[in-house]
Amino acid sequence: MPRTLITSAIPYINGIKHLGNLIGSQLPADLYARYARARGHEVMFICATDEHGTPAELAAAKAGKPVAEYCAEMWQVQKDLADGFRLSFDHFGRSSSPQNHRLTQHFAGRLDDAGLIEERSSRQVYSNADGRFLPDRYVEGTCPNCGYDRARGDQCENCTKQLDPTDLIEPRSAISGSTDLEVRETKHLFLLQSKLRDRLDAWIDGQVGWPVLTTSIAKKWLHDGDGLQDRGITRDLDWGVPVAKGDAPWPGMEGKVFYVWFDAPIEYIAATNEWADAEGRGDADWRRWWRTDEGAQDVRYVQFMGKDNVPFHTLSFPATLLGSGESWKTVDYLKSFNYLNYDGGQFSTSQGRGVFMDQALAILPPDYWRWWLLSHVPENNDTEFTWEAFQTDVNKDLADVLGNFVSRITKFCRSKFGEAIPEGGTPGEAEQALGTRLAEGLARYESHMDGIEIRKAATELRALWVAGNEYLQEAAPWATFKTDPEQAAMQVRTALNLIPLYANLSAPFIPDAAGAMLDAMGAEPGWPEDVATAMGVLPPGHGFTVPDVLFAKITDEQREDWAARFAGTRA
Ligand code: B3M
Ligand code: ZN
Repeated sequence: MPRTLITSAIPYINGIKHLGNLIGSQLPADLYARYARARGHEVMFICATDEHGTPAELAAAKAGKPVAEYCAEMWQVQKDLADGFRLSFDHFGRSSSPQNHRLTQHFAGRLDDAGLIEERSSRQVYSNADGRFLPDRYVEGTCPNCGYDRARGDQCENCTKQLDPTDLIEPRSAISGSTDLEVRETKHLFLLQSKLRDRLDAWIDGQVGWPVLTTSIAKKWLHDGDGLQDRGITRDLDWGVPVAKGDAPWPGMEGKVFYVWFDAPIEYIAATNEWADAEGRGDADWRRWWRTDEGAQDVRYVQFMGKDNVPFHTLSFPATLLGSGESWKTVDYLKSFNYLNYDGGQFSTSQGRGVFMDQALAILPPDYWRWWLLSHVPENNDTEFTWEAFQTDVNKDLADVLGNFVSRITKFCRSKFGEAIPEGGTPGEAEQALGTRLAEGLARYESHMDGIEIRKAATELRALWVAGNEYLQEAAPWATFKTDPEQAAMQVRTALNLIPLYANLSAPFIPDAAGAMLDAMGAEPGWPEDVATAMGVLPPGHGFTVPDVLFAKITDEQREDWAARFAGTRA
C-alpha cells in the first residue's frame, strides 16, 4: 500500500481565516488527501494552529485574555470551521503542544551539537514599565519621515518607510503606552544557515518535477537573495517554546523563547506525535511517517502552502531537518499557490475584507464553496473571487449539470418504472460511445489528480458530468418510452449507474453531495476499477430513492444581498 504524508501550512491562531487562506493550503490539501485515500493510499493528513509569536500575543491582549486561554478558544473555533468545510485532517494539532515544545528543543540541541548555532549580541528596546524587551512592532511612535504618530518600530503604515525602533520620535510601548524605554544589549541564538547552503542547494537540485513556482522561489532566495543569511531563532517573548537544549537548560537564554517560524514547521512532526498520543499509540506509530530509518523511507511527503511560505519550507525547515544530522523525512513534492483576490481588491484579515470561513458557512453549505474555490484555485496566477462568477459557475456546474442530471433521471425512473433499477433492453452504440468517452475522461482526471493539477482535474470532472447529460439528452428515454419501453429501461439503467460513478469521482471535491448521491442509490463508496464495471454496478431490481435537491440555485437576490453584506469590512 503506498503511503502518503500530507501537510497543510498551519494557520495563525489570531482570528478566523478568510477564503483566500482556505484555498491557499488547507482545502487543496484536503482534496488531495481524500483522493489519495480513495486510491488506496495509507494517508496521514496533518494540520494545526500556529500559536506563537507576536500576532498571537497581540490578539490575546486585544481580546483581553491570557494568551494560553485565547489560543485554546481560537483552536476550537478553527477546528469547528475546519469540520464545517469537511477538512479531513487525521489530526489538527496545536504548535503550543508539549510534543512541539519537546521536539523544538530537541532540534535546537541537535543543531547546536552540529556546530550550527551561535550566540550573538544585539541591541534591542527594553521597556522598564513592562519589564520586558519589545519586539520591533511593539514599539510605536512618530514616523521621522511623514510625522504619522502611530508608526510601528518595523515600518510606518502611513508612508510605508521601513524603520528601526530607534528611528521613532517619542517612542512608546505598544503594550502599556509607557515611554520609559531604553536600549539594552541582549543575546540571541543564530542558526548558521550559511553553512548549510551547499547541502540545501544539492537537496533542491535533487527534487525532480517540482512546480516552477516552488523551485523558482527557493532558488531565488538561495542564490540572489539574503534568504540564507544566518537567522536569529530566539525572541524575547513570554509566549512560545522556552529556549532549551534538548532536556537541558541553555545558560544565558533564560526567559527567551524560540522564534515562531522555527517551531511552526516542526509542529507538522509534533502534530503527528499528538495524533499517536491521542489515539493511545506508541512513538513508533508516528515515527514511521517521519524517520527514514524507522519506516518513512517509503513515504511520499507532499506539502501545501501559499507562495509566501515557500522560503520557510524550502530553506529554513530543511535546514533544521538536514542540520540535525538525523534521518528526518524531507518534503518530496511541494505544491504552492498564488493569491485569491476578492472583488477588485485583496482579502485582508487586518482590514476584515472579504468572506471569512464562518460567514461562508452561514450562507451556503460547504460543497458550494469547495467546488468554486477548488475549480478556481490560484495555481498559475492570482485569481479573483467575484459574486457574479460564483453565482454563474455554481449554478451552471453544480445545479444545471450535476444536480439536474441526478434529479431528472431518478424522477423519470420513479414515474415510469418505480424506485428500482429497471431491467430489459440491450446497450448499443450510444452506450458504447458513452463508455469510451467516460473511460478516456477518467484517465485524464486521474492523471491530473495524481499530478495535483487541480484546475485541470476540475475541468475533467465537469466534462464527465457533461457527458452524462449529453447522453441523456440524446437518448431521451422520455421519448423512447412511448415506442420502446425496453430500450428506455436500458437507457434509464445506464444513466442511473452514472450516479454512483459520479459520486465516487466527485467525492474529493464535494463530499457531502457525493455522500447523498451514494445514499440515494444505495451504493458503496469506492474508486471505480474501470468504467465498464462501474456502469453495471447497480443491477436491475436494485432499489433507490430520489434524493433531495442536491444544489439549489443561487438567486440574483441572494447574490446582491451577499455582495452588499460583504462589501465592507468585518467588525
Ligand atoms: N502560519 C503563515 C500562514 O498561515 C504560517 C504558516 C506556517 S506553516 C509551518 O500563512
Ligand atoms: Zn511615515
